[in-house]
Amino acid sequence: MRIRSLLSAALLGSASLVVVAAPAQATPHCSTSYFLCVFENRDFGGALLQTSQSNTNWDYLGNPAAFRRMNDEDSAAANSTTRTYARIYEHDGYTGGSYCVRPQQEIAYVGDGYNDEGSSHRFLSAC
Ligand SMILES: [Ca+2]
Ligand SMILES: [Ca+2]
Repeated sequence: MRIRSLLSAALLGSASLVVVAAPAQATPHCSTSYFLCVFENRDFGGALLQTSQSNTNWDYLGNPAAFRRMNDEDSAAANSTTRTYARIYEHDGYTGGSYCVRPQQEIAYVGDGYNDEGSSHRFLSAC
């Protein structure tokens, strides 16, 4: 009994701490200045692509260097928006296999099936 009440007190203490703590940013790896962040390495490492517009061909010569750098290199992604979905596609023109990054979602590793495949992305109202 005594241990149980001590445990309860400890749990209540932790709960109070959570309330007092500053609210965590929902997507700590992607600035709210951009809709979508794509990372070269898993766990949000390496080169970074930050974007708020759809792009039909990351490897297009006219793109900013960050897009061309990320072509077939994406391994992690984060969506800082609250209501816009992002879909990243294996090929240009929004074709091939794809994965969705939901609002406020952070994906530390896109998975073996999609790793280093991304070549275009677009923003959608749903995935
Ligand atoms: Ca990669
Ligand atoms: Ca590709």
